[in-house]
Amino acid sequence: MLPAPSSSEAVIAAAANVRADYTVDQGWEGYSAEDHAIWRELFDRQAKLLPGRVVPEFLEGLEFLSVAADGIPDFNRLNELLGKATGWRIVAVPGLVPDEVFFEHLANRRFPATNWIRSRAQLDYLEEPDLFHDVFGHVPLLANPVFADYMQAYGKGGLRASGKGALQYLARLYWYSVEFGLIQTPEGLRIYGAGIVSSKSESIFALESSSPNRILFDLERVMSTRYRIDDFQESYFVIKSFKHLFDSTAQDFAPIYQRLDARADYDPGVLLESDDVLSRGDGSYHR
Ligand code: HBI
Ligand code: FE
Repeated sequence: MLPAPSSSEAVIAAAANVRADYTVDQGWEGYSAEDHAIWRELFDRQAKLLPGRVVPEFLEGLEFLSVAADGIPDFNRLNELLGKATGWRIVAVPGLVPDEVFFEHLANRRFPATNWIRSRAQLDYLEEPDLFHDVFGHVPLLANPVFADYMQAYGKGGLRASGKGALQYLARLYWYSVEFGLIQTPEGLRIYGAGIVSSKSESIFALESSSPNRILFDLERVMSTRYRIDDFQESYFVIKSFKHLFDSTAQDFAPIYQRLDARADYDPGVLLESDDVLSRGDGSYHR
């Protein structure tokens, strides 16, 4: 009996069979005991941290999809549940895919999830999304009907966006909502962005640090604000509800792109007169 291939060999083998839409088989049987142990460690760490910090709909999604600590979930099993809830399904990919491929999947309610998990050395930070970021961070909210509609609308918007400017504006919208968004709830500010939800240190920083600005979400403001990919955010944008987010994007973006093309972009940490500021950061972390 040959030893089970390590996950990197399995991924390389799977990546060899990348289909035209960049999807691969998840290769669930190929995960090593260490891969499952890393999932468990990351899951347990966030499961302790998130109650009281994450939006309730996230925990409801996690529960509904029975994404649990026991090990890396099998996408086929998740898809049976997710498909019934909102018609979304996960498709396995070997990593970041070109923008237009990404948009095409989202526009058809397919979420591209990386099929390899980080190594122990990358436990606290890795530059590109891995399986834990995608499946634990992004997938539970796809079981929420309004957020599921938003993600498909985002994909459709992406397919219509021709030219570099529009793609850049959409990337910022994705970054400050889907990846690093905060939301108001009757109990107070909560996290919903996958980049925060899947990060131990940022789950704390985003809500509790005095350093970042917290600004009420405004579509054009978000689209004109640059972001950092390698450190905590200097500003977080706060939506009132998922419906507020969905409604703000249910409009023709073309006139918005024209206005944005004529305006300057903003650095991540600035505050504008026109901002509805929930909390002004002291910038102590980034100084
Ligand atoms: N590909 N697999 C994957 N996952 C992403 O989150 C992703 C991507 N390609 C492009 C991308 N994100 C961003 O540029 C989006 O703003 C389009
Ligand atoms: Fe992501």
